[in-house]
Amino acid sequence: MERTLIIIKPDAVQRGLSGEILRRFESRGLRIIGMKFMQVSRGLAEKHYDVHRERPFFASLVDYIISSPVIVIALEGTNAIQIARNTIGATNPAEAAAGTIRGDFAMEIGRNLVHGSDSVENGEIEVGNFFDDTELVSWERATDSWIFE
Ligand code: DAT
Ligand code: MG
Repeated sequence: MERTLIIIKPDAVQRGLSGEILRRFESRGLRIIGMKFMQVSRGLAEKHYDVHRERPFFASLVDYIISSPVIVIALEGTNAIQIARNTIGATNPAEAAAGTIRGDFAMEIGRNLVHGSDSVENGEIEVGNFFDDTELVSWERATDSWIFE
């Protein structure tokens, strides 16, 4: 099972899209193992986006993610990384396919609604950055055998 960190970003929370976004991951079959509503600190935001530190958009990216509360979700599933990223759509909403979250609800790259981890390794790291072990729940869903072969 892979793990991915999803962040329902400030614009999505402010626009009342949290439920719609969670519904898409849940309907897809990904299993929730952690979830919380929180204000991201500047320190955690800088750690989360550290790989982009040298990019010209780094400061605005950090300011955006701390501008208002977010919902962070840890999801688990076979191929969770790729499946979540396909559900989210391309980084630039203008290029995101219809049917994806960004393709259906977003317009601009700096307001692209949702984060999803980009590799198995980063999924583990990012879930660890946002959740204590005590906040993650290992459980069996009644539908698991109808979703995972
Ligand atoms: P993703 O969020 O699809 O994983 P990423 O990891 O490449 O994309 O970049 C993280 C965020 O940084 C992205 O959601 C929006 C912002 N970003 C990326 N490339 C950008 C660019 N060229 N101009 C402005 N913002 C950008
Ligand atoms: Mg990324």
